[in-house]
Amino acid sequence: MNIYQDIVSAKKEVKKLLAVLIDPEKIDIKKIPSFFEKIHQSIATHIFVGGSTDKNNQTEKVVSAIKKATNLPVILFPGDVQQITNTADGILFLTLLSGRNPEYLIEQHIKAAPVLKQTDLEIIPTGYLLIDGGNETAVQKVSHTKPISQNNVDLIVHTALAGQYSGKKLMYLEAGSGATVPVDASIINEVKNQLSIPLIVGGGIKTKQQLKTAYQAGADLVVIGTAFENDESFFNDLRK
Ligand code: 1GP
Repeated sequence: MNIYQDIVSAKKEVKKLLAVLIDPEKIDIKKIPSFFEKIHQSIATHIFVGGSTDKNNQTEKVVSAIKKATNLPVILFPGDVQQITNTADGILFLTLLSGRNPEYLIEQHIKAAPVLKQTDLEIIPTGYLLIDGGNETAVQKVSHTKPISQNNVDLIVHTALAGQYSGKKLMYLEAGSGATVPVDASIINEVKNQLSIPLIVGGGIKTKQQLKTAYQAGADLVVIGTAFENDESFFNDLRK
């Protein structure tokens, strides 16, 4: 499995990707097999596992159960170094470029480095931009950083470009889990036009129409968590 190359190929072929985000704090491990039956009938292509926090250290257990239930690539989307487990296939090595908190710009990365060195995880350097989704989200609270306003398109684009020039291989536009409003299509479109690396968009996407809008605006991979947590029948709307 080469997760990154597959994302790049999909982008070239304009084959849109969908990641289901599983929060280890919220999922009931017993329900993973039935949850994945639904995922497999849907257009989902990737599984992201992570959350801003994992108070009970469930990530490893959850990822092991997921690996038994699926052949889809399982990628860590960690809130911090505690959420690293070798049982996954890869990790988004996130840098919170929209914020100015050194903890999420470099400190966590230094703590993670010796841990990652001991794993076989595919490490994907990812620029992570928190964009204002209309409400205060967990990322904002935990990272103690402010999101960029959706009105400040230049700052968003310039930050994303700076990330690409610094060597990030993916760019993630994040409105935050449970955002009231997702990242606007015009912003996705502008970032898409300026960047050459694949673009991930997530936060607050709860309908098939919003998913379609994000894809049409230029998202290569969309991440959805809350909408599936709240209503598994949403998978029926996204059947293959
Ligand atoms: C959050 O982008 C993801 O990190 C998904 O957000 O839970 O709102 O789908 P939702």
